[in-house]
Amino acid sequence: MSESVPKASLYYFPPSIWCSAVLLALQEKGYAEDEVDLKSVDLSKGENYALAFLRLNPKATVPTLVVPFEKTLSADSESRYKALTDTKAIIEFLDKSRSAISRTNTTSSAPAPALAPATIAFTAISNNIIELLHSDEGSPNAAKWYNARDETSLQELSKSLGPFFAAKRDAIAFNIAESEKGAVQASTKTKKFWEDKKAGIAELAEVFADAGKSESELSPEGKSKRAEYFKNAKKLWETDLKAVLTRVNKEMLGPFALGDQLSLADMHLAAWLARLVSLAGGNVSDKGDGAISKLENHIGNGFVLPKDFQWNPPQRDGSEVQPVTQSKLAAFWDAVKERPSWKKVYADGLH
Ligand SMILES: N[C@@H](CCC(=O)N[C@@H](CS)C(=O)NCC(=O)O)C(=O)O
Ligand SMILES: *[C@@H]1O[C@H](CO)[C@@H](O)[C@H](O)[C@H]1NC(C)=O
Ligand SMILES: *[C@@H]1O[C@H](CO)[C@@H](O)[C@H](O)[C@H]1NC(C)=O
Repeated sequence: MSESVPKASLYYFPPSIWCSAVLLALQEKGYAEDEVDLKSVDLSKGENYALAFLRLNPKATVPTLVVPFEKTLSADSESRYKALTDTKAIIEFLDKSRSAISRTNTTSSAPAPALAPATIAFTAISNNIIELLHSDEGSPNAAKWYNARDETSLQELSKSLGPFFAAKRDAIAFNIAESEKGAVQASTKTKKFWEDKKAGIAELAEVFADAGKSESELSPEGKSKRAEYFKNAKKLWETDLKAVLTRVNKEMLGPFALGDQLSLADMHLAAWLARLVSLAGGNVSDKGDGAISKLENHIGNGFVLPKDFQWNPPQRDGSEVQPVTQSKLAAFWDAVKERPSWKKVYADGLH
């Protein structure tokens, strides 16, 4: 590739769940390391709220893929580049940009697989699943923030999330202060965005900061914030995520979302499930049944997914093929964790 060809830049943060979905797609499609510029945006330092990043993506989220436009004569960079700010759009773009005539450049030089569903019916299932995984009810980020339903787990969770939320809140406050001093020029819209984000983040930051206090040591306000936190956590895990897991398990065909062949929805599902299993105390060594049973137990109240999928899982050791019956999500876990893309993205553990 010559130096003059403009490259796409992926703004990402390695522990971020939706960035992992994009990284899986880059691997599956066989993008070489030198084909996309990876640019780190440290969410734990609130770097996504800096003005320079907000100019690329006013929603302040990663992944963000900045792609050069080929068909333009304009010299101004605003119109020569386009930012894709949504995981679904980014993965679709990466899929289309590398056809079967493009060679993969990762683990083999086989043709790049097409991840887009081949039929209207498959597209509908795929979109349903992706929508469920990105819904508020299925939010893997909320799942992480609200992964405590009693005081002991809240104390434990606050050790990592307390500093994380405090740093984010302080980074936004710094941006607001800079703009008030006139050191940077932020629009009214951006200032409002900062204020709204800061308020939401500060709320959680306070709950985590107070996590070490016993109920009786809390101010009346602190008490009601903690109660609100537990109420949200309970609803998210015991009602919303439970419903999303049940629906995804029902909609998917197994072992992958659309059956035997890997597709777009699997990039989202693999990252989403890895996050939930990790929050439930699972790790990369867990097999499908074990990973899903940890997740079911974590949801609690006797929740189990139907074990109605029979298949022949991949055999690594050359042993005889034994058909197994399990939930589709357990079959998915067994199938996806064998892939080099998954092993690479989760080489340092689930996140
Ligand atoms: N709808 C967006 C959501 C992306 C998203 O939620 N990204 C998270 C990281 S996984 C983020 O950037 N959060 C900003 C923050 O935590 O400050 C997408 O699908 O790309
Ligand atoms: C991938 O591309 C690099 C050059 O960018 C080349 O050196 C390498 O051999 C390629 N690998 C495969 C597996 O095709
Ligand atoms: C994964 O968890 C199991 C317990 O469920 C533990 O025995 C094992 O050592 C863990 N493996 C890794 C790689 O952390």
